[in-house]
Parts: sequence; structure tokens; C-alpha cells
Amino acid sequence: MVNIASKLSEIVGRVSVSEIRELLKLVEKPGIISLAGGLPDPRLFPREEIAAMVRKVVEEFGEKSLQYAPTRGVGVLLDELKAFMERMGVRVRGDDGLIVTSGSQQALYLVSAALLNPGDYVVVERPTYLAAIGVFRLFGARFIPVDMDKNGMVVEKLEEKLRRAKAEGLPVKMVYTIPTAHNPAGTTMPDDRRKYLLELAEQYDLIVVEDDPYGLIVFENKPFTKLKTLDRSGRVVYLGSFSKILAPGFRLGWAVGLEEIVSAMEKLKQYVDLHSSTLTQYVAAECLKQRIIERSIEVMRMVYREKRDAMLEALEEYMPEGVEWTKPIGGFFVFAWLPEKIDTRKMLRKAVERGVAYVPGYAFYVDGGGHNTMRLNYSFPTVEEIREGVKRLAEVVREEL
Ligand code: PMP
Ligand code: G9A
Repeated sequence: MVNIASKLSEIVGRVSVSEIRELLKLVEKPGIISLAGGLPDPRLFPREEIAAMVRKVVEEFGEKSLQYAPTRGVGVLLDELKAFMERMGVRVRGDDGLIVTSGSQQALYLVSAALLNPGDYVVVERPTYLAAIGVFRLFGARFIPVDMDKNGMVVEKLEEKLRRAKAEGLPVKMVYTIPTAHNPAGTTMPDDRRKYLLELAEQYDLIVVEDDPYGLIVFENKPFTKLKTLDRSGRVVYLGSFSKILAPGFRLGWAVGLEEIVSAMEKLKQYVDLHSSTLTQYVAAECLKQRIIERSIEVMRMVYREKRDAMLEALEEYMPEGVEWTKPIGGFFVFAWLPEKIDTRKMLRKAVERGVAYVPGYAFYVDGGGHNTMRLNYSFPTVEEIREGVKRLAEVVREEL
């Protein structure tokens, strides 16, 4: 037998399997209410429209939509995306480049590959998106974790950490942030913080990666501005995604930022997958052109708001004293803190036995914190499942106290 372990690359050893993807397998078992994975509500996929678009695209652009395409993306989608970003309030600069990616996950991969050397430091929120942590680890990055409060990253703490890092001569390359409807924290940064963050990025000469898959899934009327729009010097790379506003099965996202960065990403993408799916790019372009996305977003907002409300009400009703949670204005997640003595990783087995799953929060901390935290998803389960799931979970929590 070949000893494969001795053959595997060093890169494979830099990451462990994604906790979320593992949990997704577990919760496929019947009877389990999953408050774990961040899946959109499948009832919200505009199926009829998509089916009609696929037919139209294949009939009208048959040859092109089934053929190889440029690495940057197909022209019609690039044009539609520029117009869409303008409608969304994402400022695209004259010196910006735009690239279509295979989900924003690939944009994260490519921007990291383009910017990070092993040993570089990346500033991340504490907690942050698990699969971003994995990507940064693949490239040998080290982390500067910054605490969050109910308004997102605490920028005063960032300043303190950057000052210290500079004094120690650490190579800090970029700040990775999810300013709106955060995964997993459920927070949204107000504009004054966003401006402060950009001032610090300026002062310390950092690239800012604004990951914004939930930017349009916001259900309260709170005004805030994209970092990309507030940015004056071209240091923000904005990542968008079709996964939450159309369907994740398209595997389409995009990145917009200074042309030098985007062209480095394009060069690397040539060796990853040549280009993203031509067919889904044409369909997505048509969905944008016919405003299908903007129309279905209105329904999504209503449905997700109702689910968010159901989760907050159930938490209020069932959770014992000493449990706290965030109150998201958008996105898919509530983040909860249990009493210190509870280890949510250990508690998960009991919860699954009771028929409910969540993501233990430690997976979102780069520095081993968060043992008593959990992420609860409300986008996928039904309102009834949310109520029942939280009720079951609260029973398990009570037993741990
Ligand atoms: N960033 C964040 C913050 C996410 O929550 C997700 C998906 N859950 C992604 C990136 C990746 O999304 P996709 O590749 O489907 O666009
Ligand atoms: O890995 C997936 O299927 C996407 C989900 C992301 C999340 O739960 O944060």
C-alpha cells in the first residue's frame, strides 16, 4: 500500500475540514431541525423565472452560453453587474476592475492568493466567517482578531492592535470584514465605524476586503453605506454573491476593486477553473436585466424578517436566564452567548439527540475563543421549525446549567 499521508502537500495540512460542511451531512438525518448551515430558504428560489431564463438563454445565445468564455466573465454579465452595483449603492471607480467568480468563496480565495504571502497578518472579526478563516490559513496567513460588539468590529480595539503590530514590525496586509448582516455575528456596522475603519486602513496602508453576500438581505430601514463607496483611495475590494439573492447553485459571485488587484486575480483564476460557468452567467445576466432579482428580494426580505422575528421571540420565550443573543437587522444568523460553564461543542451531541443542530461558535474564532457561543440559522427552517428547534435547544441548555 502506498503511504499517501507522506505524499500529501503541506497545504492540505494547514486546514481542517469545515465544521459547517460536516454538520450539513449530519443534519440530513430525518427528524433533525437544522439551525446550523446557512442555507437560503429553497421556497424563495425564483424557479419558474429561472427555468424560463435557461430556455431563453440557450435558445437565444445557444452557442455562446454553452461555450468556453473569458476568465473575467461574460460581457453581458459584467455590464449588468456594473448597473446593478450602481443601483445597490456600490461605487465602482474609473480605475476599478471587475471579475466574475465561482461564488464569492472563490473571490476570497483569489484575493488571498493575489495578496497574501505566508506569514502576512490578516485582521479578522472575532468571530468571523469560517470558510474565510480556512482560505487565509491555506495561504499561510496569521491573524489579528478584533472583538465585536452589537455594532460589529470594535474599531477602537482595531486601532490599538494596529498600533501594537506596527511597533512590533508585523507585516499586516489586509482587513477582512463583513460589515453588513454579519456571518456569524448578525451585526451591522454603522457608518461612523465604517469611516473610522477606512481612516485606519489609510493610516496603516492596508487593503480592506468587504465581503457582502447579505448586503441586500436587510429588513430594517437603517441607512448605511458600503465601505467600497466610502473608500477614497481605492483600497477596498468588494465581494458580492448571487447565492443569497438568487440561488447558491449558480455558484456565482464577483469582485470589484483596483484593476491591478483584479487582474492578478484573473491571472490566478486562469489556472483554477479557466472561467466560471458560462450558462449560469448568461442566466444571471438575464435575471438582472429583467429585474427578477430585485423583485424577488422584496419577498425574501419579508420572509426572512418573519423568520428572524420568530427566532427572537422563541429565544425570548424559552431560553433561561444568562443566555444572550444578537438582534440582526438582516442576513441569516443570530449569535448567542451561553453561561461560561457551557461548552457548546460538547453540548452539540446532546442537542442532535434531541433533534436540533446549531454551529458551535468556537469554529468562528481564530484564537480558540467562543467555547460558550453558538450560531443559529433562521433562513432555512420554517417558522414552526424555528420555534420547535429553539424550544428543544433551550431544554438542552437548561440541563447543562
Ligand atoms: N462570505 C460569507 C460571509 C458567507 O456567509 C458565504 C456563504 N455562506 C460566502 C462568503 C460564500 O458564498 P458563495 O460562495 O456561495 O457566494
Ligand atoms: O458551506 C455552505 O454550504 C455555505 C454555508 C455557509 C454558512 O453556513 O456560513
